[in-house]
Parts: sequence; C-alpha cells; structure tokens
Amino acid sequence: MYFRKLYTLVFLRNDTHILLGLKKRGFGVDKWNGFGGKVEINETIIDAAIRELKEESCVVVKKCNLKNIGHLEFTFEGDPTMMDVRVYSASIFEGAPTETDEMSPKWFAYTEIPFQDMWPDDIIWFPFMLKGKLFYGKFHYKGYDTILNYDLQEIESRERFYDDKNK
Ligand code: 6OG
Repeated sequence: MYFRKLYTLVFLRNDTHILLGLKKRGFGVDKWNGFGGKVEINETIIDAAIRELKEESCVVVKKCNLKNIGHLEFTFEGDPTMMDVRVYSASIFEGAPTETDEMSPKWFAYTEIPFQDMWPDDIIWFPFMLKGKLFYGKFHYKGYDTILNYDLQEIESRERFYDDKNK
C-alpha cells in the first residue's frame, strides 16, 4: 500500500518543438522536465496544472486548451509515497515562457530532446506522448537514477482520468 500524492506535469508543444524547463531547485533539480507540481487540498487537478504552469513559466493556458495525455505513477524503493502524476499538453496559450525562480524554459526540436539530462523514465514514455498515444505508466526506482522495473501501456480512453477523485 502506498500513500498517493497527486502531481501535475504540463508540456507546451507545437508542430516541431516542445517546451521544457530546467529545474533550478528542489525535486528533480538540474533536470529538464515539463511544468508542474503538487495538487493542493481543495484544488482540482486541472486548476493545479494551470497554476503550476503559470507559476513556473509565466504562461497562461485555458482549461479548454489543456489535453490530458497520460498518467504516470512513480514509486521509490523504501518510500511509502507514490507520486501520481497527471500529464497534460497544450498548444494554445498566452504569454511568452519566462524564466522564474523554479524553472528556466527552452524550446527543443523533437529530434533534440535532451534525454541525458532528464528523468530516466522520460525516454521510455516520451515516444507515446510524441505519437499522440494516451499512456499509463508505472515506474519503480531505486534512488533517483535507476529504474528497477516499469510497466507502460497505451490506454484506450480517458475515462479513468474522469473517474479519479482529487485525493
Ligand atoms: P515539485 O516537487 O516541483 O513537483 N516528476 C517527474 N517527472 C518526470 N518526467 N519523471 C519523474 O520521474 C518525475 N517525478 C516527479 C511531477 C515535481 C514535478 O516533477 C514531476 C511534478 O511536475 C521520477 O512540486
């Protein structure tokens, strides 16, 4: 049994590029990633996704332009917490990505994604995201560098997302 904590992760994309941010502090420091963080009590997941994106990159996205594209669960050997990460993408947004205390944003061509400086799971599930496949993955880590085992599947529908309660 794990103690589940909800997180968001948002990727801005266009036809050729994806926006990543270099994390400047905290969990995942010095890694490129999407924008996101913890869902707060009494906040919906999508509101958290919008808030975290704005706090970390100054970009504003409307609810209707956020697409739920995946679901990732991360566990770490010896840690009872499960990071339950809801992944979104958006291609319509307002404002220019701007460096903040937490993230330094940069657009990357799809052919030049810096996987060597990202979480080791990213190179496994990014292809699903880039091909537009809805995905559900579970990754079990030893420390923060080694994936002991994982399971990644394409899923058929978004129903599971709508069933989830904001825990
Ligand atoms: P804060 O601690 O900044 O939220 N996250 C991960 N993202 C990827 N790609 N791989 C992982 O593998 C991750 N673990 C956590 C979720 C942490 C942010 O980092 C994401 C959140 O967006 C282990 O509040």
